Amino acid sequence: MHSTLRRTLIAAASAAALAATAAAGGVNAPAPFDKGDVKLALVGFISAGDFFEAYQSGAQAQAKKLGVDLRIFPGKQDPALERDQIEQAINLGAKAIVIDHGLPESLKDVAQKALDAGVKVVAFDVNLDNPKIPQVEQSDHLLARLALDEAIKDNGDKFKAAYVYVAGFAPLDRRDEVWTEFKRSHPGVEEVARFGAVNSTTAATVADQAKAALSAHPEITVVFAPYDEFARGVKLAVNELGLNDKVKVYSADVSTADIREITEAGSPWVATVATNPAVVGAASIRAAALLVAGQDPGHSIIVEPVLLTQKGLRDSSVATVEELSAKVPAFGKSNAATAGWIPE
Ligand code: SR1
Repeated sequence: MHSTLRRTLIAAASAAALAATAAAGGVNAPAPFDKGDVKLALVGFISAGDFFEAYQSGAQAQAKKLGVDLRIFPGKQDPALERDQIEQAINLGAKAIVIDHGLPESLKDVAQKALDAGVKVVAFDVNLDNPKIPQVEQSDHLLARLALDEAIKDNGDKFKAAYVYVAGFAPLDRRDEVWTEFKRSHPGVEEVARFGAVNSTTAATVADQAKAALSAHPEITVVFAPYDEFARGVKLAVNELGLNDKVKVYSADVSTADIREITEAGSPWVATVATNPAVVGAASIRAAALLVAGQDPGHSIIVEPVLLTQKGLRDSSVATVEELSAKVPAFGKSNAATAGWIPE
């Protein structure tokens, strides 16, 4: 072969190899990401709601940038289905499984089964009590503290409150620890009603419960509802009962639809504390990729939330999560579980 032609072919082959490497996980990606053909799985428990949709789309976007095939299994709030889907992910040949929420007791053994089969496991907001399983979370203690500090700022330290809670979900349990401590350190704050539900129509169920509680306790002026589906339900009830001038709602989470609900005229939803769920989804996939590459993402992977007030959102005319990400860098990006070879 003519030497110029051979040099041209070699150069073309190297360029193609480089491009393939970049497509499969960035420059200098370690094995197995250097070859492509890596499968990961994301097994959820809660399929309904903005938070989980955005979390999954962030995970999918990060997987795409890594050049990996991410299979998403929706758990549909069914513990048996979630277990079954973890088994399916193992059988599918996933190199790592991200387990997103769920009931620990129904997951611990099947997560161990994955580890025994050589599959890496990352947990988001479910405590699987296993030193081999890194835990992704949103700093729920800080999240609850920021929301409750805001409630004190707006209402003073003497008020009657309703609290929305369902035990057994790691993030809600952590937020509950702060609420319990908050009531102890603020004796003027009295919890006069407690309710909650997590199902496929959480906001609607909570709306009915909130309507009953607010009607039975007209003295309630503050509702601590630390999950956006809870806050939506309470807001519906407040609107229906015409209590908008009397009751204020403090929550967790944010979505574009939530921003609309918070900023609309007369909304009782005055503050929320939130991460960008897409950023948390991306961090979960990066953690899984690091484990697959034999690198250590750390045991605790934390994405910090930010306080978003109704006033702040209205004043800045922020209308979408994308605009919020652009305006508040701490919301739009996280350094959790990053590496030079992982494209962001
Ligand atoms: C039922 S648990 C709901 C929470 O999970 C995520 O951590 C979100 O922040 C949401 O509030």
